[in-house]
Amino acid sequence: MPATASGNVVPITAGLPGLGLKELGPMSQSIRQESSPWAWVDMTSYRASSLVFPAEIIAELDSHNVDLGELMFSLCYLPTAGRLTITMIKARNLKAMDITGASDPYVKVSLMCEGRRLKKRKTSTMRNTLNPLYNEAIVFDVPPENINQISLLIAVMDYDRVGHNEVIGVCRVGNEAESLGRDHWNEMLTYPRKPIAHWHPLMEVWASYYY
Ligand SMILES: [Ca+2]
Repeated sequence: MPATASGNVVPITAGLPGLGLKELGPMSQSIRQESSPWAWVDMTSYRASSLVFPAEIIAELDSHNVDLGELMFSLCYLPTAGRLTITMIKARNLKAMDITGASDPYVKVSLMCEGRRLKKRKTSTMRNTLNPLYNEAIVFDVPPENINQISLLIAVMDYDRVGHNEVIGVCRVGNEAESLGRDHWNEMLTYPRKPIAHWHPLMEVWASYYY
């Protein structure tokens, strides 16, 4: 990546949840003083005190309102086996990325630990649809002693036969995720061995976040 491009990338990724926000210093300190350590991912408190946040973070949060579609998946954790299963069920009302008025969506799941990607898996690609059905399980080995350190970054992608595949939208689950992603994760941990499914709205993200 050219130096100028990476130079542009740094301030943006620094504002994304869980990827460097803690390094911003004064801002994260002001948030911690308000409430719990992870209160900064709460949308309500974010907006209420938005004056203290840099513009790129506000832009990222406002992107929640962009209608990119929704993704339904279940999470299931087997503590004794150390097995984390995310089952992609379906998506609806995805953003059209192709001139056909549809997209060719597949879902890429990254196992993240402290901002680094440890593994990635993807579903099959569904052609020419905005409402794909997957019902595909993706399994990661995560021992119980590590389950609190990891999160899943989930990207719905548009496959293109020519050129680069594009990100339609993303969501995240884990202790450090936004409110819904954190709630779903905690529900999974509270009810081990039981698949728990929820819809997640997709968020917009800069392509540099992913590559
Ligand atoms: Ca396409």
